[in-house]
Amino acid sequence: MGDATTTTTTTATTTATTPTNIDYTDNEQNPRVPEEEYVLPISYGSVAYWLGKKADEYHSHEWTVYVRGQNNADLSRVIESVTFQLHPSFAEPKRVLTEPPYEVTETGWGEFEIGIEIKFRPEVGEEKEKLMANLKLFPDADEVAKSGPQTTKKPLVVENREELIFHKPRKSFWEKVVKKSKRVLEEEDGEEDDETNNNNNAGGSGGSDGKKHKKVTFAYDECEAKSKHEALWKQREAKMKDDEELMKLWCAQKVTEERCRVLKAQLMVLEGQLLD
Ligand code: SLL
Repeated sequence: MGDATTTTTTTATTTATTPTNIDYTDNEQNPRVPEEEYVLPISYGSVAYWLGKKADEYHSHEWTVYVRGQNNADLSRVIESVTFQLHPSFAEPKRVLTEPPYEVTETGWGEFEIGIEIKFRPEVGEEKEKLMANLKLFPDADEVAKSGPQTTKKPLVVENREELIFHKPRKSFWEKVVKKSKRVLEEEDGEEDDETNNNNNAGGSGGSDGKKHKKVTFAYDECEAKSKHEALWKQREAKMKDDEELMKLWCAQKVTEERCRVLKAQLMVLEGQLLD
C-alpha cells in the first residue's frame, strides 16, 4: 500500500474458537491437554480502492477480503481452509482457499457482509470458527471531513483483530503443532492496557494488580506467502499511468492536427492574395 494514507477502522475483540457446548472431557481416541491453552492472534477485514471516475459503474472499486496471522504469523499449520461467502451477485460466490494468502480480490460496486468460515486441520480437533467482515467501499462523512474525499490512491481499510483461543487443546494438536513453536517467557508488570490484559489469557495471568506477571507467548512461524493485492494494485496503477500517457499523446496529436489545419487554411488565403 506504499505510503498512501489509510482510513482504518479497527475493532479489537477477543473470542474463543471453542463454542460453549464443547466437550472438554478427555477421551482415549482424542485426548486433551487440560493445563494448556494456545492463543493464535489473527486479523481479518477488507482493503478497497476506488478505481476512479472513468471506471465502469458496476466495477467502481477493487477490494480484497483477507484473513491473516497478526505479525504475519503462519496460520497454515492450524488452518485447513478459509471460505469466503460473497454476495450472490458475484460468480461462484463461495470461495474456498486452502493455503495462504487467505484472501479474495474482486471488483464491484456495492458493500455487503462477507461470511468467513475457518476450518481447522484435523489434528486441531476443533469446530469451525465463523466470522463476518463488513466490506466497506465508501468512506463515511466524518472520514471524508478528516482525510478528504476518496481518491484512487487511498485505500479504505477495515481491519478486525481476534484471538483464536484453544482451551485445553487436543494432544494431537499440542504435540504436532504447538509444542514445536518456540515458547517465550516474559515478565510484565500489572499496569497494562485492556488489550494486553486480553492477551494475558494466553499465559493465564490475571489483571492489573500492580504485580509482576509471568506470561507465556509463542514465537509463531512467519508466513512466506504475501498478499497478492499490493502487486495487483501496482500493476493497475502502472496501467493507469500508461493510459494517462497515451491520453496525453493523443491530445497532443489532436492539437497538432488542428494547428496544421488552421495553418493550411491561412496558407491558402495567403496564396490566393498573392495570385490576385
Ligand atoms: C445492495 N448490499 O444490495 C448491496 C449489495 C452487491 C455488490 C452489494 C457485484 C459486482 C459484479 C457487486 O459489486 N455486488 O457484478 O461483478 O445494495
